[in-house]
Amino acid sequence: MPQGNCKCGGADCGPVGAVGFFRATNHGVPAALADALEARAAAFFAMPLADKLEHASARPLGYGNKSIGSNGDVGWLEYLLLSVSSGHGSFSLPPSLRAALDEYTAAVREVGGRVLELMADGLGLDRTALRRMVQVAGSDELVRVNHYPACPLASGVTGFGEHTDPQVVSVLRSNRTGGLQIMLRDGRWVPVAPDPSSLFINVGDSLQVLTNGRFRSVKHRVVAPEAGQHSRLSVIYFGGPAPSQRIAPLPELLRDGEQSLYRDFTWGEYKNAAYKTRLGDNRLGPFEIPTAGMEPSNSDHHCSAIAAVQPPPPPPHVGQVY
Ligand SMILES: O=C(O)CCC(=O)C(=O)O
Repeated sequence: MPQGNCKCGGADCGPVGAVGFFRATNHGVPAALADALEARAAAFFAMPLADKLEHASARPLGYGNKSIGSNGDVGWLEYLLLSVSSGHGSFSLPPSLRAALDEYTAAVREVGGRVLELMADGLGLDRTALRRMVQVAGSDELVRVNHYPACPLASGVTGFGEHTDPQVVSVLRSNRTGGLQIMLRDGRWVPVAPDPSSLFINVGDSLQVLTNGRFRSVKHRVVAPEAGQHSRLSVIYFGGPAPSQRIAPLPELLRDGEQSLYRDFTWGEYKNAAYKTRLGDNRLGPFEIPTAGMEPSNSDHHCSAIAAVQPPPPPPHVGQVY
């Protein structure tokens, strides 16, 4: 686990500030829980499509295939998206999968909470300041299980298009199949080597705002496995606040004269706005307050210099997953 030694009063916030992404080892989630969930999830995704679609009734929660959100984003994957706080939603899941999900989610949620405590410590905040935003009654915590079968069509096919996570924090685990890539601040995409024994932590847009840009949300995407490779299976816990939670830079973090880079909003407003955009859109853009000399966060201009010399990523190229 990170040791909480990130003193972000200064310019250097370490990997959290520079990249918005890091690996947690020795996190305490028993491998047996992740293995059990992986096996149950694999059995679920191996069911006939018609059976899986029976679990798709609670959109946007439930089973999804290829379509991500309702604005035309597609990827070579199928998934289950569930609400943690409302008992994983109203639809039924195979009981053994539900039990495995409940056990795994409880453990990984604890890791998310501890990471937020360490981050708060590092920022000089009250230790529980961030954790209690996402782990209170009514908070909007989600868990997502993604399955990316090998794609026989071509290599380099988009599994999950580039995006930042809108929540405060995300905790990701995958099986041994790679495909996840993150964007560095200079616009370069780098692959993340899969490591089922580690958890990967993403800073979300809301944490970027709460820290007034000291921590930056990380753009990431997934390239689907090629023909002959094993499927990729990932499980992500998203720590989101209650809909009425105000998202604004924490006053304790603002130095003398430091202005907020964002106009105030609630998590409910931001989530609604995010649902109306495409995955790769700069969702924080409309909430930024332009200031002289400010580097736009996560915006498309941010990497325009790099984009000029690199070919654009391949367009989504998907067919029926099953
Ligand atoms: O599958 C992965 O590794 C990442 C998926 C992801 O970014 C997401 O579900 O938001």
